[in-house]
Amino acid sequence: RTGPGWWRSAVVYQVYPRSFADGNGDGVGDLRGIRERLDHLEWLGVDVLWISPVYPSPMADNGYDVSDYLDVDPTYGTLAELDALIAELHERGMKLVMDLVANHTSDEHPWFVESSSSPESPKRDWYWWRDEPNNWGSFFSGPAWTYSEGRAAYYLHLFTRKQPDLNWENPEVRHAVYDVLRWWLDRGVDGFRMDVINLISKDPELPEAPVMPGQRYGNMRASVLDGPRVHEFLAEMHREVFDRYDDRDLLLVGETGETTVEEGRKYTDPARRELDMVLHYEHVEIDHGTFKWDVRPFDLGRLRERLAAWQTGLADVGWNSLYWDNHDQPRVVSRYGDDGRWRTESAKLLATVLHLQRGTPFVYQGDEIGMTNYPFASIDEFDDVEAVNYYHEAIALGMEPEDVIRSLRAMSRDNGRTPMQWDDSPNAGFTTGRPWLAVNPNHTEVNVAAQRDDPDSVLSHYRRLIRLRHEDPAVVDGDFTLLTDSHPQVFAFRRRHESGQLVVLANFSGAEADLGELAGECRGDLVIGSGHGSVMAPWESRVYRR
Ligand code: ISL
Repeated sequence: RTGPGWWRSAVVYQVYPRSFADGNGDGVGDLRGIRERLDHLEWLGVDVLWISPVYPSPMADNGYDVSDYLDVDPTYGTLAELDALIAELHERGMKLVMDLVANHTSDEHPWFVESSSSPESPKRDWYWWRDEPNNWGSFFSGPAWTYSEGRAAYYLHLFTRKQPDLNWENPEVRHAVYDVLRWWLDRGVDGFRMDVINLISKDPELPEAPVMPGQRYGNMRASVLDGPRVHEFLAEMHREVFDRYDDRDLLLVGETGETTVEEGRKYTDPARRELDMVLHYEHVEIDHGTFKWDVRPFDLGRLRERLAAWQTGLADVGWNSLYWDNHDQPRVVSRYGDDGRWRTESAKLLATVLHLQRGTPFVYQGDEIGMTNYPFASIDEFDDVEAVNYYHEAIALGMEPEDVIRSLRAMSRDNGRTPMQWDDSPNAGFTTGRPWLAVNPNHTEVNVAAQRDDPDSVLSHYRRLIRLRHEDPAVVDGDFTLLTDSHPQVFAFRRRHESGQLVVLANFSGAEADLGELAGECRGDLVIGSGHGSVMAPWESRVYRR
């Protein structure tokens, strides 16, 4: 896959290094572990590997708090091992995308240490300092401001207090980030997944924010999401960095939580030269109420409507990314599928529906075997700072512990962070040591080894879908039409292309589904699935080509 737009026919695989494979037996995944598992990725057929941060970090947020952008944390290995990973991937025809976490640094990064040392520091304006905090709350509970003794002032942190926000208004900050990007590109990496990149431009007034009922702090979203200068900053980054690497096939992906279709078009319009694609959140918030801990039942109509809006919204300009899971999401089979009786069927259905839309699919480690949420029962089992902070805040606000645990069990990010399940051995083949986060007890059944040679497994299904994208131009370039916006159980769409068309039918329920008027679509070669007729079995999915 080379040349302009090469990523349209590619599939990205995300590795969360802590939880993928442990090469040295200390219970934490590492670069050696990733290198030992490259055969799996090559067999699966993925084109790009994106690894979550492996930079030196105090690990307040598992590496999304970077204290040195130009090195590797000893937990994960060395720079030499990263160089080896890049070389090995390139030998296999795969690319490496790094995580760029540049909305904030760690409070232990030398930039922040210097900025907080005194009001006269040459880096005094590298972060957001105020004598008095405003009322903003952080995304991870508590206030978005923390007092610094050295500066005798408060600094802004949209995430934990150990993640101070960089001040992108300051051109020195922007150019320091561009230097980091060039440094990695010169080392051979093939692109970046840019963490919360739509938060980098704040309303410089930092106005007070509305406080929602039952909340303690103001909701700052309107002042920080897709802010006034975000597109200007990204275009500048492109000019200053990526334009100089025009001879390389790079991939630029922005993580843009809570962004809209209209903004998504701007970020990904090739003429604007900002990003290739963005990871938006609209389809992974279907089961959220006013906030994510307010868990609602899955609603097919809402999912269908949101996905179709992105498909049609980015049809003429821009490009979609397609994902269900990542290290911030509970497992999709447990959310939108059925992780009990119909685990295999619903995992396959979810894969089919995702991979056959127009866009670049992102497979998160474990998706390919249908990994599920973890049966968390007590607060002691959680590791994630977001979950732990929320628990304490909710209890302080008077909520019942059982209710809080119920929300966490459904929505905690730790669900997506339990170790990768390679085989049925005691630690699932993840580590010979004691795993940093518990292995899901269902690894005895749900694992790579058990599925590898089974043509009906979830794993074989993913491999088939990836191959289909590589071989069938309708998967890459066909246009998208939703075939029903009202069927209570079925998600159906068509991908039309000059080479022919694909029709995808998926029964999102544990009951049989009568296709009704859609039965007329059951024509052509069945390229995915095995069913037939006008009634679909529970969680059945089919793809016809004609
Ligand atoms: O509520 C949110 C914003 O709408 C959060 O979900 C937030 O956008 C999300 O957590 C962003 O995730 C990324 O940045 C975080 C890090 O903890 C996540 O792991 C990362 O993927 C801070 O760097």
